[in-house]
Amino acid sequence: MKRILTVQDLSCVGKCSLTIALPVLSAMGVETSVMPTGVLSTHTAFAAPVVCDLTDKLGEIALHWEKQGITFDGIYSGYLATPEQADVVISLSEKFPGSLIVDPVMGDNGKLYSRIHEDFLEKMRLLCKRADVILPNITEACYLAGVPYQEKYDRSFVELLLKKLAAMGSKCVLITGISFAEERVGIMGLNAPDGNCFFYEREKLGGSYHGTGDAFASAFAGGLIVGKPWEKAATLAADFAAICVEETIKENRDKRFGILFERALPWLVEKT
Ligand code: PXL
Repeated sequence: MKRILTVQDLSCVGKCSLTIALPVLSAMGVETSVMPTGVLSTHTAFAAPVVCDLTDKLGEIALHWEKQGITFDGIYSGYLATPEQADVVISLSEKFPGSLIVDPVMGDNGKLYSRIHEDFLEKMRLLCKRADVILPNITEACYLAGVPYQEKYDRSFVELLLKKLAAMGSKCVLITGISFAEERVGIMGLNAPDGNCFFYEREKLGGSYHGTGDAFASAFAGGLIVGKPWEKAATLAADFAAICVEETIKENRDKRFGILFERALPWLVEKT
């Protein structure tokens, strides 16, 4: 069984990050080890969460694993509680070789999340430079590439973002939440070593739901680690995220509690 290490927060209420990554990766038959970047009473779309930042403990945790001879087949990082944690993930990738998948969780809909400030950007760029795959949404891609965000864009705008991000060092860049037409949404990727480009889109199901990016990234990381080619892992993850949203729309709930990914797990088990 493959073993992945995922580095992201544990938000106690409001499904995101670890509370999505753990069940999704387990459903895909991947043994999942965790490094919680922080414990939050809720994710940051709720007002004023209590935040326990674990930055000071992460080095010690890694050292313990090293002493125990623990290894991982890959590392998947998500939401970081402080910019310094980008250095921690870089150091983890040096200590524990394997694929490094980075979801540079920083914002959405043209804006940075409430605890993410400009100082995150430079650190996140350094981390992305080391990654085998990065999974920014279109907002994060613009911030990382230093290109002003725009609501409407065409294929050449996304191709420019992909090229800029690949030139910054990431081997494979996969941008999510791309919408060339109001009723469509998709993903577009560039694999720098062979120059292969990839685009996949589906019908847009309406609204944006908290945790969809985490569901996509977790399923993508799982797919890659079990040996699927990146394009196949990306399509699987996009379909999974779409089913999660479909299930969520059926129930009219407070969006902050997150998507009903639980209902899509049987589908994922079957497809992996
Ligand atoms: O889903 C992304 C995410 C993860 N973790 C925390 C967040 C967010 C988005 O707001 O606040 C703590």
